[in-house]
Amino acid sequence: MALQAATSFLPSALSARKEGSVKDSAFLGVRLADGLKLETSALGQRAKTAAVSSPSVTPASPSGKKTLRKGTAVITGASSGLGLATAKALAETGKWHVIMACRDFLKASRAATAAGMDKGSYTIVHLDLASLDSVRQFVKNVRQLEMPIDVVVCNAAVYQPTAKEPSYTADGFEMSVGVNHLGHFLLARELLSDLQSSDYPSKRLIIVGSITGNTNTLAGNVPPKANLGDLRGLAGGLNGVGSSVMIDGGEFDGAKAYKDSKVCNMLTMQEFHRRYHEETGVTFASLYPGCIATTGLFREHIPLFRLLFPPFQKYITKGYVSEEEAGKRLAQVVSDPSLTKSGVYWSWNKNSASFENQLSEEASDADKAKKLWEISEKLVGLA
Ligand code: LMG
Ligand code: NDP
Ligand code: PMR
Repeated sequence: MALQAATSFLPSALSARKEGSVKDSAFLGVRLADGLKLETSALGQRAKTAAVSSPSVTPASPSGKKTLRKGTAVITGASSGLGLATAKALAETGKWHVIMACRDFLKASRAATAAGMDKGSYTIVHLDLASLDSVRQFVKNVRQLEMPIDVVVCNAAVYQPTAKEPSYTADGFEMSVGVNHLGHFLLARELLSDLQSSDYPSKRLIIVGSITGNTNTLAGNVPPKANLGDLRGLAGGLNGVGSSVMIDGGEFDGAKAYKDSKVCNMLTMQEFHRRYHEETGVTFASLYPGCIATTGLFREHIPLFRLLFPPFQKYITKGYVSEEEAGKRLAQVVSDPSLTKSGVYWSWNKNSASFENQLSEEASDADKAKKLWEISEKLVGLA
């Protein structure tokens, strides 16, 4: 029974890869068993967590002190970089259980182990944001865990600065906007009701934004600049068939598509705030955690860039931040009692103190946010 449930969390990539070479299958045979073992223990943990999941404040401690139950945070793209560092930072407090929503189950499980995360502090659930079906399946699977969902962090992203031609998600959207914005848009919309029904004192939906999408900064003025235009390409479905693959209707540019997707992330957070903050009490926020120049985000950039970018950010712009420090920053946005304000975009100064930052004119345009919301909900099948 537990095993049967566990297999439903296995990545679809696994079943596809089972048809690979003999060597491949043998390799998978070992890893698959590992995956099952891990998920089984994770399911055991689920029962434990479910048992203490309600109410949010447990009064029965021997000292008579009221203790907050463990919070549960879903983090997309927790298999590397910022997502992994945040998962680790939260898990280490002992106050959070992390649901690592990842497209590559084995990579995620290895990453969590290598990061030294306690096995009982996380559950890996498969999520491929490049497929709306996978997003819907993820929502079903995560509900089956019967854990409350107290915080959702939309962190995963792809960046394709060197791609000459666009690539597409399973639903035919240009990849960067499809994964970074549309996949997360559907996920966040679906999980809003779960957040709303959580009894945790501070429920939050966090979306990772970036300075490079904000044209009111130097970094946001490095070409190509973000610009959603009148959203004509998005309205056409971003599919390259009878419509542009770029939101503004222009020619494909992978770096611009990424920056545009970050503008969408920041606009989405604000539109959530306007539509749902009062009604649900959920805090909606975005952030720029600093330039984490060493993460996998730059995996498709040319080797020279990957070599020079970290020292450039460390010694010239001074915008560099380590994965560990950035993880602490995002963990703060997830859990710090002082960061409950909704509708804001957080940044940090050199002493690592958080402050509410100003978004660019486009990234704070309420009409654009509304239009983006309405087009996006049609594209993901919600309207
Ligand atoms: C586009 O190019 C790409 O076409 C696209 O594919 C995508 O990648 C997109 O935004 C992403 O970028 C844009 C970019 C390419 O072009 C520009 O930005 C135009 C300006 C180009 C200028 C390049 C000169 C680089 C040298 C600058 C060094 C100093 C600048 C100082 C500025 C600060 C002033 C206070 O640009 C690049 O690819 C540049 C690569 C960025 C890395 C720059 C590395 C600089 C070298 C620094 C060495 C660091 C060593 C530090 C050690 C210090 C020890 C004390
Ligand atoms: P990484 O590449 O290290 O992490 C990205 C994560 O997203 C990985 O776990 C990756 O999975 C996952 N991911 C990619 N595609 C999908 C998909 N289709 N479905 C599910 N997960 C997916 O980059 P960062 O840690 O740097 O990026 C994290 C966030 O931080 C992004 O939102 C990025 O825009 C933002 N950011 C980063 C900055 C930086 O300087 N690095 C600066 C500002 C913002 P896998 O491990 O399987 O590849
Ligand atoms: Mg940038 C002045 C400060 C600053 C900061 C904080 C960043 C962050 N960058 C700055 C300046 C510059 N960058 C300057 C002056 C240049 C020209 C040399 C420059 C170039 C540059 C490139 C080519 N920067 C880049 C790239 C990328 O490919 C990265 C990118 O745009 O990804 C979308 C990037 C970034 N610079 C940043 C940050 C945070 C990034 C990457 C990550 C992101 O936005 O998510």
